[in-house]
Order: sequence, then C-alpha cells, then structure tokens
Amino acid sequence: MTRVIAAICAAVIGVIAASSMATAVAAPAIPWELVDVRPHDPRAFTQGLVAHRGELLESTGDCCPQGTGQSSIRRVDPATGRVLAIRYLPAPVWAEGVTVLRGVAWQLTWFDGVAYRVSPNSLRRVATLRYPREGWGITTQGGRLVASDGTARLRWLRARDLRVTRTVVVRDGGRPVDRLNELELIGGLIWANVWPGNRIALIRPRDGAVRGWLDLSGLRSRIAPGADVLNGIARDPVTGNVIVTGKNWNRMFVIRLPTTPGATG
Ligand SMILES: [Ca+2]
Repeated sequence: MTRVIAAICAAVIGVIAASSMATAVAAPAIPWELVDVRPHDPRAFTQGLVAHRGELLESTGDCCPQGTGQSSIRRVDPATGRVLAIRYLPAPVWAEGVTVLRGVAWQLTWFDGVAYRVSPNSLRRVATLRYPREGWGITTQGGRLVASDGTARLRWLRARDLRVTRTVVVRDGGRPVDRLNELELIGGLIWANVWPGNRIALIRPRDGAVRGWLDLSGLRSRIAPGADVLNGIARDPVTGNVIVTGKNWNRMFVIRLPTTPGATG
C-alpha cells in the first residue's frame, strides 16, 4: 500500500513539475517581413494608432521641445503620412492611446483622470468620462475596450461607462510582462508595445499568456537618429498587414508575419 501511495505521489509530482516547466517556457521570437516604408510626421509624439475607414487615427501626447507642445488627435493618410485633419487638446492634457469601437473613437489620457469619446470624422470630443487610473494603450476585443496602464495588467472595459469587466496579468513563461503600452488586436491576439524598447508582445486574451515576441529593433536604422521609442500599431483591415511607427519617427513601416502563433493554443 505504501508503495502504491508513493507511486501516486511521484506521478502527481511529475505532473506538477511538467506543468510548471511548460508554463516556465518563454515565448519564441516571431519572424517578420518589411513590406513598405512610408512617411510619418516627425512632430507626432505617437501614443496610439488605429485604422479606420481607409485612414489612420493617431493620438499624440504633449512632450518634448521638438513636439507641438499640445496633445492631438489626427486623421492620417496611411499611404503618404499626410495629416488630413488635426484637433488639439487643451494643455496640459496628455493624450495617450486611441481605438475605435462600433464607429466611436476612444482616446485615453495619461494621468488626467478622464477618457474621451471622440467622433472619428470630425475629431470632436463628444463625451468625457471618468477614468480613475493611468491611461496608456487601448484596443478592442470581444465587444469591449481593452486598456493598458503601464503595468503587466490589461483591463476589459464596457464602453457605456468604462466599468472594468475583466482583468488579466500578462505573463511570459510565468513572469509578468511589465510596462505594456500601445495595443492592437490582430488575428485574435493582442499586440502590445513594451515601453521603452523595440519589442512587441503577442498576447492571448483568454489568459494573458505571451505567445510570441516581435523584435523590431532592425527598424531603428531606417529612421532619423534621435527619435524616441517604438509606439504605434495599426492593422490594415484591407491587406491584413500591420503598420508600426514610433514617437517622433519620420517613417512608418508596413510589416507582415509569414506565420502567426494561434490565439487558442
Ligand atoms: Ca493601436
């Protein structure tokens, strides 16, 4: 009997060990290909980027002598980088991520305690909602807004009142991935810039597991020196390619992945 119990214990320990080894494995690097290089306004201290009706919506934060001194939201031609329309936010509001849910744009602020509901056409603010935490990146998933706050945490929010309906901690191999910033839902995975750096985590929404990493440090040699960090991810709904840029980058880049990790594995 004792031997049977010992065998059962050994088996259980083995399963636990195998399980913890599986969760401890860090996500792999994912290869990417450069498809196109396009102009980008180097005065834009980019905080968020999203495609909408054939254009890009871009949110910029107030920063730095080379910036405009004011946060903005803009409509941008994705082919030429030309700013088609721009609306500035009153100083000292520091704008952050932007996304579109059911035809309505949402723009976060860093530490102003509010989020804006915005018309994506006129760029006018149509409502100001309380947002009691730091705003960093924002995207959508499953009919909800999903926001980062500079930690490893992602929050799902219902659009009506920005109430938090779900929270996950993003982990790679069991370790929290801190400083998640700009977000984009692509192929069922949430892509997240990790600030400050050149890497993007591909995150499974169900449990926050990182499924792969993009290392975009190779793009830095293609932009004007002195620019700030990578920040800005938008999926082109027509081609399925991804547009990335950065804070004060003079270029934006169209990339594609030859293979993508699944969201369900
Ligand atoms: Ca985005």
